[in-house]
Amino acid sequence: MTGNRTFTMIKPEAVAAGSMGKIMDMIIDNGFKVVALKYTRLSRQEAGEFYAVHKERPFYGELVDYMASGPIIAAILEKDNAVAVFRELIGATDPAQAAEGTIRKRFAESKAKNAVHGSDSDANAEIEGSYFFSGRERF
Ligand code: FUP
Repeated sequence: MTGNRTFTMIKPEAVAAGSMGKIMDMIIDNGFKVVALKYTRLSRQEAGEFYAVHKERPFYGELVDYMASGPIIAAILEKDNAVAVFRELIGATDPAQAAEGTIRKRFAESKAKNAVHGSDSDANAEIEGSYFFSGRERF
C-alpha cells in the first residue's frame, strides 16, 4: 500500500530568493494539502543528522554547510501516493535534467542548491516529518 504523506523542505537559496510563496502555491495548486508547516533553521549538527545517509558521499560536507546556511521552510504534505507524485512535481536532482514545469526546473540553481527536498520513501517521509514536527503541529 502506498502512503499519502510526504515531507518537504524549501531550501536556503530558494528562501533567500523570496521564492517560498511561489513554491508553496505550486505545491497547493498541484493538490497537496499542507498538514504541517514551519519556518526554521538547521544547525550544522542537525543538517548532518538529517543527511546522515549521505555521509560517505563526496558532497556531504558541502551539503551540510549549505543546508545550515540560512532558514528553510519544512512541511508535511498529503495527497494520494504523495511520495512519488511529489517527486514528479519537484523534478530531477540536477535542475539541468529536470522536466519543464517542475519546481526544480523553475527555481533550482544547481544540483547542490536545488530549491526543494522531497522524501524518497514512505518510511523516510515519516522519519523526516517526525524530525521537525510533533503530533500537535500536524493538522
Ligand atoms: P533527491 O532525492 O533528488 O533530493 O537527491 P539525492 O537524495 O540523490 O541527494 C540529496 C541531496 O544531496 C540533494 F538534494 C542535493 C545533494 N547532492 C549534491 O549536492 N550533489 C550531488 O551530486 C547529488 C546530490
